[in-house]
Amino acid sequence: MRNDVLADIFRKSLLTRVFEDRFVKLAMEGVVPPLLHPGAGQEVAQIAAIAALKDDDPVLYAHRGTGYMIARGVSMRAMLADCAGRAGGTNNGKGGIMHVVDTSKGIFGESGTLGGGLVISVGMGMAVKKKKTGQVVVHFFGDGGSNRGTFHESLNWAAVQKLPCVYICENNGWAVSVPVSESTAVENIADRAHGYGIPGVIVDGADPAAVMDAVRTAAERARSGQGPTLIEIKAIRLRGHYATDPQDYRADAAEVAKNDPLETLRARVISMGLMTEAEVETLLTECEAEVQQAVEEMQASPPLSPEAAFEDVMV
Ligand SMILES: Cc1ncc(C[n+]2csc(CCOP(=O)(O)OP(=O)(O)O)c2C)c(N)n1
Repeated sequence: MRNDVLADIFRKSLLTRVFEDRFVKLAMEGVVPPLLHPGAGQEVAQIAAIAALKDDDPVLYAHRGTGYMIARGVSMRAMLADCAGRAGGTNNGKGGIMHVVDTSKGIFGESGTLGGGLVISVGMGMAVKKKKTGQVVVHFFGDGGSNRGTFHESLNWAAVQKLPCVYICENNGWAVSVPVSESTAVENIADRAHGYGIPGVIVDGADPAAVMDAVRTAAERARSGQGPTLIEIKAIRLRGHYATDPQDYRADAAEVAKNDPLETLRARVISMGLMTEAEVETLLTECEAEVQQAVEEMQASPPLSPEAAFEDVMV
């Protein structure tokens, strides 16, 4: 992996962490609803995965984290406006953080129904295959999502049709308060790939180079007409299911916090000489300033009028 790519993954991961931490504070203050599902612990893998794609490869995601959007350069002000019901959001201030859609950046959002995005990605895969656009459709989802019936239908059909799709399961060990060991009989989600006749690959979510390699290989396979791949990222969930979740059902939180992939990457970037400690601190200050500016711009944007409820309505 090139050093500049690694440094860029670190910068975007740090920005994502700062943005989400600020989001949680804004939620506590009542500025935005607490509907964020924090991606803390998963940002490095999310951003490394996006770095392995072409800029116009469509990305769909489940509900956890904003790393995909930050990686693609979606405006933080727009994401906040979507949550605060203000002008300038990607969904005109109506979608909330779970439904950020910026098609100009290839970000196609999520389905509020767990596992719903899987079938949408199959439809998109069929469309790009038919139109021969050369794109690869990438869908991120969780271990819980892989237990929905839509997972079976989607991977089977994508495999039969050799669709240009890449399925990335971020297995963080939890679905809300249910540990994966209580919901899933196989040891690895990737083992399920054999049932569909496609490759199943496991990668460490704290290793951005491994994530990039796996996604690049899967994307090349999809682009060359050989069909989908299922990638399982072994991830950790550092925070609660939602922004203000007290996680009182969880005994592993302190242990897991010792293995924060962002801290590992920070140490690596410094030990490789890509940045000094002081430069990392400066970067942190810059990220905080960037987020602060987005918050101020969001707060300066006008709130939606009640009449706006009647706009963007399909009849
Ligand atoms: C059909 C359906 N059932 C339940 C929910 C509520 N729900 C939202 S997220 C979630 C758990 C998801 O777990 P996982 O897929 O592992 O993703 P993670 O939250 O760990 O990132 C559930 C049960 C939903 N949105 N849709």
